[in-house]
Amino acid sequence: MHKVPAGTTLVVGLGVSGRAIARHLTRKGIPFMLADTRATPPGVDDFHAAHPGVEVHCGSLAQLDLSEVEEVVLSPGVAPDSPGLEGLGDRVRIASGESLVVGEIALFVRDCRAPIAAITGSNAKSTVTTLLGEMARAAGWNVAVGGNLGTPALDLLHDQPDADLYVLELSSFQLETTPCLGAETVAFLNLSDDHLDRHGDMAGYRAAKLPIFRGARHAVVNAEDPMTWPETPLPALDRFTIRAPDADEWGIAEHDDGSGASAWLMRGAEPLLPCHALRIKGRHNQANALAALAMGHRLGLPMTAMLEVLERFPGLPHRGELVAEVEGVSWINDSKGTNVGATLAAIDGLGAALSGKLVLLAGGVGKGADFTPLAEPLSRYAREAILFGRDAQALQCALQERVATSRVIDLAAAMERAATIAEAGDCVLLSPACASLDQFSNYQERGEVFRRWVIEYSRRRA
Ligand code: UMA
Ligand code: ADP
Repeated sequence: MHKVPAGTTLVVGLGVSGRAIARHLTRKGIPFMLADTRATPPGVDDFHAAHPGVEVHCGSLAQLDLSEVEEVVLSPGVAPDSPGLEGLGDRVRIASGESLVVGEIALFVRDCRAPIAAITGSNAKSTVTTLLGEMARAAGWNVAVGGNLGTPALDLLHDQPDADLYVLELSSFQLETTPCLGAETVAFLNLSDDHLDRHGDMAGYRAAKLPIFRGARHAVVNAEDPMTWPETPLPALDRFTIRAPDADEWGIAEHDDGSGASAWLMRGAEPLLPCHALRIKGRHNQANALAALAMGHRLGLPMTAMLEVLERFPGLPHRGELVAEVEGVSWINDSKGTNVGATLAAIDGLGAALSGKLVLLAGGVGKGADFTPLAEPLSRYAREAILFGRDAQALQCALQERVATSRVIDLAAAMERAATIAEAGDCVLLSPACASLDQFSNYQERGEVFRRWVIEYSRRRA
């Protein structure tokens, strides 16, 4: 057993988050050591160079004696019930009442002096986080944007110490180790099957996300998804819906401004923007726009600045991104569709507007998800589902009774097949409903492979 010295903080995980935590503790002069459960994690040499004299433990956490540890700060990828951490989560420091085991965001909250806007949900976090950040920027605010999306929260504190507002995307992994976020406004966007390998079941997954409401002064929740509603009353609550809104909701309704009736984003009875003016497409993105508007409104951002952002924001790469149109077929990269909920949104959002049919490319690591909810919308819109990767068979079993399916070895083969079966008016949609890690290093790489292939293909056909 190796004893972590009394008064020393233990940082777990030598990744993006762990390195940000280490930089933060160094800046504050707090003594710490680092542990990573891998025998030889990459980046140890760089870490030693950046933090000379800081001890690094590689291997099981059970080899550490934590009886006198000051605090354990976990990276999001490390579960609080990992071997070696048993019982620690229940130990609290008398002075603060905080658990001995926390995550990066708990440290962020202790030192953050500006309002926090935080966004969680199974899908759309990055889109809403980016939108809200853009809205604040358009209003002239000095805004810092990060968290699960890109820049670690603790690096934001250091890089933008004078920010007027911190907009954070937070995952269930980050929230479950945050004792009190105390945000000015939060959004819980939606909840669908994901990360069950870590959280056990949907109840456990939801419970991991609920800490977003702790200490929040205002929340935005999904009127159609009770799983996003807080369990205890909050000082103020806004709800968004893709139906016609009640007086106190943000929603979508028919409105005629003199140029003919069409669907508009609404705040109660007040029309805000025609949906067709939104640059990001699909019903799911209209819901995302409403959530960002509700948060921005609470923060005091001017409506004109927010609506102007909605008219120009092109969306993030790999999320429903049109790569090219080739001979009347649109090729869309939704590689970030890594779970069933995201792929359902893409199918519903795109399918209804198509003159032709959808050709869905899906597969990869299914994370134990149930794929059957995809069958019904695909039976309405799809020409074929072309399946690849580790869980292709599970997908095929779930779909084949209602949809034409084919199985191929990888994404390249799936694209070859799509090119042969798609007809003018169709849309070839990469929205895998699965993680990419069986065949790619991440979803970005999968999306880039798709993009490169489509661009090359469009050149060949030009
Ligand atoms: N590690 C261990 N033991 C474990 C698990 C991990 O030692 O049991 C070590 C790994 O070996 C690795 C390090 O911890 O060296 C990695 O830590 P990590 O998995 O927590 O990942 P980071 O590199 O620190 O990145 C994390 C988030 N990753 C995860 O939540 C898995 C990043 O979100 C986030 O951008 C970053 O912190 C900054 O906040 C990525 C993600 O995939 C994008 N998030 C999931 C998602 O969006 O679905 C939640
Ligand atoms: P996250 O950060 O939560 O993963 P992103 O904004 O990166 O969210 O989008 C991830 C995936 O979810 C994309 O495939 C996108 O098309 C899909 N998506 C976007 N908005 C929604 C929504 N409101 N409901 C369900 N899926 C959505």
